[in-house]
Formats: sequence, structure tokens, C-alpha cells
Amino acid sequence: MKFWENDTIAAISTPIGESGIGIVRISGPKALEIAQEVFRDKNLNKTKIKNFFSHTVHYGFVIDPECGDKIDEVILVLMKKPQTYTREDIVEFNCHGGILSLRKVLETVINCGARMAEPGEFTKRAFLNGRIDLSQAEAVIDLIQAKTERSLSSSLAQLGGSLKKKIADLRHRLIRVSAEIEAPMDFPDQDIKEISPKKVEENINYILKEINFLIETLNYGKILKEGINALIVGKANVGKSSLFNTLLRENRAIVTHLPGTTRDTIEELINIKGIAFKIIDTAGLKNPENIIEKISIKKMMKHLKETKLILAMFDASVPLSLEDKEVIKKINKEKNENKKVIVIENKIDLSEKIDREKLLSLLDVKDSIKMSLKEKIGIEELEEKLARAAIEGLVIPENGVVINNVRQANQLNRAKQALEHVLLGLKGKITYDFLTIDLKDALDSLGEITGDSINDEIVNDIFSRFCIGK
Ligand SMILES: Nc1nc2c(ncn2[C@@H]2O[C@H](COP(=O)(O)OP(=O)(O)OP(=O)(O)O)[C@@H](O)[C@H]2O)c(=O)[nH]1
Ligand SMILES: [Mg+2]
Repeated sequence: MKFWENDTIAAISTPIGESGIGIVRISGPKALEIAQEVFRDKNLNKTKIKNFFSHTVHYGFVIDPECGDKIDEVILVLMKKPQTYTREDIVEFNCHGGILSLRKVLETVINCGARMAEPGEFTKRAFLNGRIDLSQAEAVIDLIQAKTERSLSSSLAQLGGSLKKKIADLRHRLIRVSAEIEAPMDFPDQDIKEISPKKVEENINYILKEINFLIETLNYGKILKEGINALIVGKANVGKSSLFNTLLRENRAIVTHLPGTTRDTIEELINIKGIAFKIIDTAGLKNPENIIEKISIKKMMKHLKETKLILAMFDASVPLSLEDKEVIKKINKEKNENKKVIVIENKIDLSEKIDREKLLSLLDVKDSIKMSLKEKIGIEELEEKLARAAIEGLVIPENGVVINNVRQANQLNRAKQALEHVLLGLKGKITYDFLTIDLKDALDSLGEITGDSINDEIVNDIFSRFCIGK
């Protein structure tokens, strides 16, 4: 894809699958002309779409211009540039004939001179035509993929340009510092006073602080966007699958009184207090009797290694058994400062037999959640703990400005390095003209976050992550 590409693109812009209506979107200089070719009014007469007012809707049909056959009954939505998503002329056909006729409408439009849009191409045009910046374009991807309300609102904030504003502010400050440094050099005869090194340092320190803060929001931003894994482990029959189903609010995993019911790991995405969790239910730990059980234990161990949040489950109605101790041993083996273990004592509706003190000391934790899945006790407490553990230690910005991808973090880190160079330079009393090179570098790095200084490669990489039709 090239920046100067100026052809007309089209795609089905609604998800593939059964739905009430589907939209075929056309954008580009020939959008109106193509629409005119294929659209007929309710009496099947050709209409002068170019003369219609912008932002109006029209009832009619899409026909095959070759044979005149009706393809679908549609509502045509006309949006003339520049007040459109792409800032080009856009025509959308709201079709309702299901996927087959939707495809046929698209095919007809393509036959009349449009080109199939690539994934993200509509949004790319919005960017290239200056309607949105790159951080907003990335927010469109996030919005499409958002799994919870919290990530949705963070994407919406970014789409509204909160990161863009923050970066613009930092760049503005940098430009001011650069200008003050450069002015005396560029206009030596004007007798402009050189900015004091102390003032440069103050400004740079402020910008560095803000950059560091943004970098630290990455993990929070990522959790909002991608969610966090939580693993349920425990010996057979303690109630792992019952917990999984309860958190999921549906009977997804099979629950029986027989130990060894779950044979494989099962994963589902759920939303707890606005955060997306991937909950993983595992096969209960017991002496493996066959190859299936051996494999499932291996899988469990792999998850134990990789997952940050561990829900260690025990049956409070029986004394601690050898198998429980085996579970504890395995958890302790994988424990590290990044892992959080939440201990659950289930079945408290029955009389308590477990040695609680011993359990807590073996796992080296302060407390546990007393739970009865049968009586629905302790679930709210667990959800509270999960949500807190997910964002524990993370920087949560009050103003909602977060970064949520590595590309943005890399650019911030580059800017940071350049600015640290400037500070070193100031200490080493380097002449100002050298400092300006680093300042320029920092400025460019920040600019690449929003696309103010950007090359083709980055643009293509970002937009290739979109789905077609957006
Ligand atoms: N009394 C009581 N029974 C429970 C409770 N939670 C689960 N159970 C029962 O315990 C049995 C085992 O539950 P599961 O959820 O299948 O346990 P699991 O840990 O997934 O078992 P495996 O898949 O075999 O490892 C079932 O009969 C459940 O109904 C509880 O809080 N109280
Ligand atoms: Mg189970």
C-alpha cells in the first residue's frame, strides 16, 4: 500500500455470520459513481446520487448492472467528503439478505471499479488523510477487540485522543526547549540570551518524569486490553470445576462427585469487575493411572509455571492429604515474586477437618478464602481479590492516559534514552549544538507514537492488525 494511493476501496464492514443487516462500505473518489451504477430507487429507476445531499439515506435496490437483476433491497447511506470516516466520499449499502447477497453486492461493486479493501484500510485512510492520529487508529483496533467495559472505556479515551494530547504536550515542551537553545545559534547577531543549562535540565526532567509514567502504564494498559490468566489447581474433587462454572455463570465444565472428572485443561474468558480474566480449570492432581492423566498433569505443570495468578483450592471438610501436600509442593516450586497465590478452602458447608494453620504455613500465606460453592459463600470475596491482584503494583493513571502496546513503549524508551543523553551532555558541558541532535531524536520518537514523524513500514504494520472492513 502506498501513501498516494487514490483508488476506491470496498468491503463488507459488518462481522461475517448470520445477522439482521450487513453493510457494504465503499470509500474513495469513485464511490458515488460506482454507487450510481449499481443503485436503483424503489421504482427501479436510475438516480443521480451525486446530486443528493450529503449525509442522507435512500431506499432502493442494488442491481446487477449487466442484466438488471435485483440483488438486494437496501438502504443507501451517502456521506460526501470531507466529513466522513476516511475523509473521502463514502457510500454504504445496508443490506439485509444474508451473507450470500452481501457478497454478491460487494462483488458487483468490485466489478464496477472498486478494489477489495485490505484489513484496516478505511482507518488507514482516515489516518493518512489526517482525520485521526496513530494512537487513535490503534484505539480503533482495541475497540473492535475490547473484551470488557474497562478496556472499552480506555480505548474510547484513546480514540478521543487522550494519548495524542499528552504526547503533543510533551513534544510542545521539547520544541520550546530546542527553540530556545537553537535561537542564539541560528541568529547570532540578534543578541538572544542563551537559555541556562539549569532551565534546560528542569524542562527535560519534567518531560522524563512524564515519559516514565507513561511507560509504566504499559502493563495496566495491556491487562485492560488482553486480560490476565488465572489458574485453578488442587487435588481431585475439591471443587475446581464447580468454581470455574460459578465464575463463568454457566455449566461449562462437567462436575461430578467422582475424583478425576476433569481430564484436560479448559479455558474461558470472563469479566470480573471490568477486567478480562482467562480462567483455566485443570485436572485434579492425583496419582496418574493412565496416559491421559499423565498428559493432563504435565499440562497443569506448564500452566503453573506460566500463570501469574494461582487459585490453590483445598477441601476443608477433610484433613490435609498427601495429594494436597503434593499440590503445595508443586506450587511452592514455581513460586516467585511475580506470582500471586490465592488460597481457597472450599466446602465449608460441611464440618471443618482441615488443619488451617498448617495449610497457611505450608504455603507461606497470611489468609485464605473460606468458600462454599454449594451455599454460594466466598465468591464475591474471591472476585474482589482477583481484581485487586490483577492490578496490584501497576500504575493506574487517574487521567486515563495509558499506552497498551510495545510499539508505543519502544518509542517512549527511545525518547527517554535521548533525553538522558541530553542530561549527561549538560553535566559534561557539551556545547548546545550537540544537544540539539538528541533533542531532535527524542522529538521524532515521540512523534512516531502519534504518527507525526512516521515511515511507511510502521504504518503498514499497524494497519495490518485490523480486520477487513474497518
Ligand atoms: N458440599 C459441597 N460439595 C461441593 C462444593 N463444591 C463442590 N462440591 C462437590 O464436589 C464434587 C467435585 O466437584 P468438582 O467441581 O467436579 O471438583 P473438581 O476439583 O473439578 O474435581 P476433578 O475434576 O475430579 O479434579 C461435586 O460433587 C460437587 O458437587 C461445596 O462447596 N460443598
Ligand atoms: Mg474438575
